[in-house]
Amino acid sequence: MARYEELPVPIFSSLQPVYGEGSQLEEAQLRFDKLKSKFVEVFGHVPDVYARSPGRVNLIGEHIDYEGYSVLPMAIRQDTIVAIRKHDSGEAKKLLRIANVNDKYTMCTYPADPDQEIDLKNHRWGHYFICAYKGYHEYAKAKGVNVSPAVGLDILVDGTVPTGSGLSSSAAFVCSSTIAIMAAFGAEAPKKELAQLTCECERHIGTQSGGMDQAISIMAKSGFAELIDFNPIHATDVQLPAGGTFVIAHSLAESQKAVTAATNYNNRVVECRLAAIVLGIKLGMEPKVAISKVKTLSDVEGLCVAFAGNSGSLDPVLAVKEFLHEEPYLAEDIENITHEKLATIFENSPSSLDVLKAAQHYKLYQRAAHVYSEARRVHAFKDTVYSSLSEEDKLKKIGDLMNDSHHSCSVLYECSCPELEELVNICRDNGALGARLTGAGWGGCAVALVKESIVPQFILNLKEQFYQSRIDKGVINKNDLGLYVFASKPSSGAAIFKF
Ligand code: NG1
Ligand code: MG
Repeated sequence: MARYEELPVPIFSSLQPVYGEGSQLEEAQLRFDKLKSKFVEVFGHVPDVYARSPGRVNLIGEHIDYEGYSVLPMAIRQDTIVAIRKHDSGEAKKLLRIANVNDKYTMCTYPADPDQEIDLKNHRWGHYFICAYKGYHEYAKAKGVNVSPAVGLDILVDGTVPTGSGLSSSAAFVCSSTIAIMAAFGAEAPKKELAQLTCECERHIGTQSGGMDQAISIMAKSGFAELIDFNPIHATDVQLPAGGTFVIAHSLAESQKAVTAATNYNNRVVECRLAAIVLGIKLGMEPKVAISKVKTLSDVEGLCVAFAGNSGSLDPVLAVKEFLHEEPYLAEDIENITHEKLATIFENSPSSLDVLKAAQHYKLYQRAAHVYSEARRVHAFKDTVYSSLSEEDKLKKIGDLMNDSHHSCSVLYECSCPELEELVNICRDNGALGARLTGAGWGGCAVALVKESIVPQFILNLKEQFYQSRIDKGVINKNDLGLYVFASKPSSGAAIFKF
């Protein structure tokens, strides 16, 4: 039998394989019924097919996927469903009409043109669908598949992943859109290839993302977290220790990554690249060679480890300590080492040039120390799960690793914010074995590992100690609390429904 990740996204004729039994199934049934009647109301006919892809919570391995290092996320129950129908006649064949069940998102219309430019300066929610649309056509072209351009699409979106929360609402949207488009065009691909394709799709929004979110959204399996490796993408099932539950809690600070990329997300990608080039040069590479060959910190890990090995240790952080300084680097400090202008190094990447314009300095030491140490923690997490420790000791050790990860994100990578710090501390004060920010940070959610037996009390305490004051101030509505703090089990990956 083919390996799971070599298989295409499954097509189901009922909701049960994804949504299980009982109240969850009933809820899903209601959701699909509503989606269908709204589709008819908006477009005057029923959809051809539905695609769903989940959000995710990253348990450990933050800001290292784009540096080539493995990460350990799990899919959550919240997802995005895209209902779609093709048009090949009338005026509608020239259009992509993208509507949403949530009135907050008004209908977006785009030309049915895969070569259109996405107007990144004016962000619209429908842009994420266009990312998928463009990405799929590029993929089809590379494969030599002819996709008729004279086809319009009607699309209706229903998302339950909170936006700007670090739970990958964007990847859930891009993945479900890509799969829906492919299903509408009668195309399919192995999951592994889809994970790669959808990652490239999302980069059209202007963030230099790694591939974690799309990979887990496509490849997740119910009941398991996944260790995701890159280059090539590969997922290994990780069975979490018994007796522990992951509780997700929103800090209520929203992080709009597509809007703040130049100072936050892409800034860190650029800093990591510069750290890698400087380390490469310090460890003996010709500057020109380092600039052309070194893309990520994982590219120079071998050199770092060889250096550190001389001290009897194999820790790349030792090379960071030896060859980079803690004081932030100015552009000219780096240019003196690389013998090249930063603007030339990044000349082919417009979003990196935006970073250079916005940056005052570059914290190479801190970013590299985070990435190398976080990569180690991911493997320590996985090794702990597979070790012969008791379940209780495993949970404790995993919790410690999560705490260390948060500390590194907060102090070295500086991607936390006051609300997340407050929330993480409250989680720990209330008995969490570990707690950390999850996703890109600068807002969004924290994830806490909590003993199953205390979960209900833990959630109550969070409501009292973190959310009540925000309810009193009118920041959130009491009835919506369940959207902001909830326990989560590993859910299943992308699926197509044809009824
Ligand atoms: P969020 O913020 O959840 O979208 C982002 C990136 C990931 C990863 C994490 C940080 C995208 C689509 N996702 O996640 O690839 O780098 O930040 O670990 O940009
Ligand atoms: Mg995202």
